[in-house]
Amino acid sequence: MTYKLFYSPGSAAMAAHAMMIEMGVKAAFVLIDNEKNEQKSATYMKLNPHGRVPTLIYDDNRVMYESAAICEFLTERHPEAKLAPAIGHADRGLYLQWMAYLTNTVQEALMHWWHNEYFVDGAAEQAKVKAKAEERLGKMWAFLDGELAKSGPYLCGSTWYACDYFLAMLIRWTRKMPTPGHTYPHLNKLVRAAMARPAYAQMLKDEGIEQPV
Ligand SMILES: N[C@@H](CCC(=O)N[C@@H](CS)C(=O)NCC(=O)O)C(=O)O
Repeated sequence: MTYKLFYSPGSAAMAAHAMMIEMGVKAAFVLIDNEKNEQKSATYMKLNPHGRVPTLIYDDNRVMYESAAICEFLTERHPEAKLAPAIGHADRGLYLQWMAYLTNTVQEALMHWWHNEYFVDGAAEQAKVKAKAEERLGKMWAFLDGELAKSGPYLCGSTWYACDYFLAMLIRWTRKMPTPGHTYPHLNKLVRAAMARPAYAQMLKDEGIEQPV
């Protein structure tokens, strides 16, 4: 089985990228330079009509996008990596809950902070969207930190899963915020745990990025 993952440094591809390294799959990691707007090139838009990264090619010519879906798909194809609880496993409900919450709530709030121009026109209105996103994200980090304090150290307890990689990725996206996610003690431990995994450390190196802790 070989794969091609289209990524930009520090993008929503980070979690899948680290997982593919951890799984030891045969893969080509193809750089799409968002700074040069390559994600909107005609060639790339044929693969991903939304012009975003990541995109995964598998089985030679099958194409899929959406980072959380890619992570799920990889865990299904490579169960031996144990990056998701098996179907029917007691952790499975919680695992699915976190994957959905992280991608449809936390990631979406992060989009409002980074790309408020997608939501409203005008600098004053955009500043309001950004401020509201920051307020909402603060509540989410406090909530997640509390959950990890109660039943961590990882999202589903004592086993590290894809959702933890996903959370570590989203926390990196807060590095320019006044109160970044990694300043919460239990989220900090989770980021440190991610960075202690050789695959995550390798992904950061390969993407040429750092993650503050
Ligand atoms: N829901 C998508 C969002 C992907 C996304 O927002 N990708 C960003 C980088 S983190 C991107 O490619 N943005 C470029 C653009 O919107 O032009 C996913 O999770 O895969």
